Amino acid sequence: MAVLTENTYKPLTVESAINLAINLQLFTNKENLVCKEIGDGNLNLVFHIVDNEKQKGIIIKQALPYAKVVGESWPLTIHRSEIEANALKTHGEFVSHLVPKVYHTDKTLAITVMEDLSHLTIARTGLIDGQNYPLLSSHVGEYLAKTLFYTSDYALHPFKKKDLVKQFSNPELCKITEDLVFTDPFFDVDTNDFEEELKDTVREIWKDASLKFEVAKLKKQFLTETEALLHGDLHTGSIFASITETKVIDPEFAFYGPFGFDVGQFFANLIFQVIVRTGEQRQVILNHLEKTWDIFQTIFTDSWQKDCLEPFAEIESYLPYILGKIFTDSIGFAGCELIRRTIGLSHVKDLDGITDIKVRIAAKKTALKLGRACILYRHKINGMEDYISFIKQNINE
Ligand code: SR1
Ligand code: MG
Repeated sequence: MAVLTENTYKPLTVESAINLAINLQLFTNKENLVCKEIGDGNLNLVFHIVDNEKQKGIIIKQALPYAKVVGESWPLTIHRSEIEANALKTHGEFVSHLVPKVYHTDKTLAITVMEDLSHLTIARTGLIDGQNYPLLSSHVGEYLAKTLFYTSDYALHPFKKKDLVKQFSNPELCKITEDLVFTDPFFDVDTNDFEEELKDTVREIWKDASLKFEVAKLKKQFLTETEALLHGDLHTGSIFASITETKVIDPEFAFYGPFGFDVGQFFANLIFQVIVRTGEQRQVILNHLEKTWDIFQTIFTDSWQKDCLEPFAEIESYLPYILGKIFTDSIGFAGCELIRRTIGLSHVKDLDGITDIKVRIAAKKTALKLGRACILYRHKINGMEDYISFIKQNINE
């Protein structure tokens, strides 16, 4: 039972995770417990403990002091565990039904003990397997609208908002995004990872000064616009789903950033499915894109009308200006995500899982072309209907 008394950081094992759960009185009988390490992400250990008799489970997530995807040569703050737990709690104040419940946290061990969501599937995995999750976009649209609006200056006293900006200062994890999303894919650096067959296309990206100028502007927004408490890594691998439920997990990249970043990352990760699906199945995902934005706008507008503290909110053009900016920014951020997940360090299974090399390369070229177009022409896209036509045009040409 040393795990709770030593007061020093140590990676958990299956045994010590069970001891911890018993010490925390989350279970009574050690004999009935089965524990597995199920972490398949880039950064953390994740223990799933189940009491087979009582049919009850928990998750213990522990931050490792390095990025698992690269190894111990890439040290990474374990403070991200506290950021994640606090983000779950803060976002949970506004969307408790869309995030896991947090049972316990421990800064020293860098752990968060939370609700077992093993009855759900990671949305990326389900979507790749052909699931359609009819409520996914309404739920994520609601999550985005409420978490972004209610953590912004529009809903908070300026002192409270600035306290939160400080509390969620997350420089190391932001640096990963600054490098992996906004910088490295646009330069010839070692962290990039792509097939030989993409070399010419990638070289075109590296040489494209207009594209790089637009990416520089988007990166500047990410660095400087402290608008709302973001999830910070809202891809479909950070979402659990079923036909009826959606839970957004893993906000370890949370920080105060531009409204459009989370929206754009979610758009891009839906777009990977638009690229790999065809016919009616493709249309299902295009409908999800449309629905996400529709619900986001509706709930953001309702919240604004009900709870906005900003005296200028009464100026008629102000809200349409804010929503227009979020939309344009999110298309630009989506473009960066499409490119980085195709040629950067961290890929997505939607594309990498395509076994036929010709089909895979074609899908990746489409993602790069669409990503580039999103970044360059984001200001010319007028609303979701126009964006959907723009996507269709760029993937079919
Ligand atoms: C080293 S971390 C690589 C990627 O995994 C995370 O989920 C983020 O998307 C990050 O960019
Ligand atoms: Mg993650």
